[in-house]
Amino acid sequence: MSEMPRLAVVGHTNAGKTSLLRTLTRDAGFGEVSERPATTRHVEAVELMADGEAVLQLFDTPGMEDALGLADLFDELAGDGKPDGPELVERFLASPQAQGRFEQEAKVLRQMRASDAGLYVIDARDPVLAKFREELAILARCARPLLPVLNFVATPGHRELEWREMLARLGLHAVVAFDSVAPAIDGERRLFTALGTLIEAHRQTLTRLTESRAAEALARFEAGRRMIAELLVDVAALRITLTDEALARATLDQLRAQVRARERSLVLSLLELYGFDRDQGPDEALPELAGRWDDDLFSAEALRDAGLRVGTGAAAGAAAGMGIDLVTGGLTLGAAAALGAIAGGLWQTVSHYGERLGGKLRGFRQLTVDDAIVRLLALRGQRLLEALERRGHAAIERVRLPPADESSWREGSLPAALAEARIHPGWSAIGSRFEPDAERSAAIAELSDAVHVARPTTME
Ligand SMILES: Nc1nc2c(ncn2[C@@H]2O[C@H](COP(=O)(O)OP(=O)(O)OP(=O)(O)O)[C@@H](O)[C@H]2O)c(=O)[nH]1
Ligand SMILES: [Mg+2]
Repeated sequence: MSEMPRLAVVGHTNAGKTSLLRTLTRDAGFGEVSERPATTRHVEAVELMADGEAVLQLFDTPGMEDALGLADLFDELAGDGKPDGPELVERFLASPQAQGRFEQEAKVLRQMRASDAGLYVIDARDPVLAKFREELAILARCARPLLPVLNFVATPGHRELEWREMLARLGLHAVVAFDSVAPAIDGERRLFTALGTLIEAHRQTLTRLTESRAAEALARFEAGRRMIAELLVDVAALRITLTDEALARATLDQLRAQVRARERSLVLSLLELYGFDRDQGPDEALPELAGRWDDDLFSAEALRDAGLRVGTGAAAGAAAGMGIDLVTGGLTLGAAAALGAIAGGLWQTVSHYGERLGGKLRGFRQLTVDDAIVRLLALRGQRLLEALERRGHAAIERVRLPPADESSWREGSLPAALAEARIHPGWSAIGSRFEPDAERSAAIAELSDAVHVARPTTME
């Protein structure tokens, strides 16, 4: 079997080489990334795995800074003879300048010679200048296939078309667009496929790597949907019995706190699943979202912003976010009926129903979380999952949520599995009587299918 392919990641300083590696390795801690040039000073290797086995070696390299100067030196070193590319590169590497003025460039070319191919990272916002053409000409002398990777293509004002045209003029027709901060869902597949055409000997390995990473990505996505479904079951199934009038308000607060904590734990689990740090999460440090993810979960405003309807007259009750569900020997009053009354006086409402039911009410006074809150939790979970699906590990800013899309969660009836959860308090992992069973698992599986997040791929 041939050795694993080696790929040098090269390019102009600050083009985003280290960032690309962060995204490909899904490791936000790889190397050092900064806005200032010449950040990476040494070659650093990292491996990509397929089914637990290292199959591809990538090398981060320092940025090239003075291609024009190096081109002059190459002319000088070539002299009257006509050395071919690799000969000339060897001459350069043996020259004193390779230890001095062009030390960084020497590291790049040495790594190119020691690799099967190079990924030439381009900041597609840059104008197409002569220095880049020189860089490409010098790299071409290493006699290794080069795949240009257009970075920053998700940034407005990029010059992807100009770059493609220039690259084509140089004979570089296989080019991929891959934004390390906001990569397309199928970006990796396109990158490795293009690479496979350039290094035929390793095509199978690259296909295997692509397939295994795509399977991992899908499994991750499914796990994310399941996590959201589980939260919905936990919240829908949650109920607390009111035992004492004096404790009504405190009980309500307790229920809200439990739901908020449950949402927070979903956020952290999703961040972890996707390999992001908890401090990159969309919470307190994101001013415009602060509250959305915490205190305001139960505000009428959060519901309205998400496009969720709250019945007229029930707005105050929705602000409390709790339905009252009175259970008496199998009789359940829907949450909506009592919703509007919560803010006015929780206990009076309970008593009111108690009177109307006469002797039937036998002290079962239970609080549950309203449907609107369950819908809001579903919508927010979906938006976070979507944001994580689209986020590269090169991203430095905190997670930004995409706008809420039209979704079945906003209107229409809720999935049947949630109605089931409502009558199974034991299904709530945050309730006091957690008793998971096979039906709960089935309900979670069913709800996972209702978690909709588009994973659009680039047009082929
Ligand atoms: N918006 C956006 N920013 C990016 C992207 N890729 C890199 N950056 C930013 O560009 C800057 C340079 O990124 P690096 O990854 O350090 O670039 P480099 O090519 O490794 O730089 P040197 O090691 O200095 O040669 C950093 O501020 C990154 O956060 C991208 O795709 N989109
Ligand atoms: Mg770098």
